Amino acid sequence: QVRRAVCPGSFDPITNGHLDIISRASRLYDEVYVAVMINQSKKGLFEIDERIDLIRRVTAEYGNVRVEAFHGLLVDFCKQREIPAIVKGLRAVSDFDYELQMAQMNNGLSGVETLFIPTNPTYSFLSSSLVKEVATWGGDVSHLVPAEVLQVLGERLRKD
Ligand code: COD
Repeated sequence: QVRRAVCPGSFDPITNGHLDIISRASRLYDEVYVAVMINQSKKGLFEIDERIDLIRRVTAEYGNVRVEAFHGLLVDFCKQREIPAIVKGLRAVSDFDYELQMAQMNNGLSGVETLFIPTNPTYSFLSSSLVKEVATWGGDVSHLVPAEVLQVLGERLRKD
């Protein structure tokens, strides 16, 4: 029996905080799916294909990570791929309320379990939106995102 889990998110773009959770999950499970969930009401900085490409490049070294986009409910992504577990990072108590609601909703919908990994304290304040904001105004985010992301972030923000 192959043990599978999914790390879902928007990943606009992937940060070192996401990557920390994905790499830790990849040591616990045989196969880890990274699901880039498409939210049409939230236009991101990066296209879905760009986000996927970046995630693939920075997770290639783990060897057991698959990256896919999905439009729909996370529980349906899980059902279609026989994934029994969702792995999420918890940054602070402020994450907990909403994460608990989603975990309970997802479990009620399909029986899928959610497991939380406490964030590496180095990244407990880190989010994709803060990275974008700081980078927009020329702040240094080189310690917060992988080098591949830093490069495209710089190109993108210079263009706009
Ligand atoms: N340290 C550790 N973990 C982190 C960090 C950090 N610094 N930053 C983010 N994470 C982890 C968290 O677990 C977070 O949940 C995940 O990475 C993704 O983060 P984001 O910001 O890219 O993604 P979100 O919060 O926009 O993702 C929300 C989902 C897309 C997972 C959610 O909306 C969803 O499941 N949508 C699909 C539709 C659905 O099924 N809806 C019903 C839900 S009950």
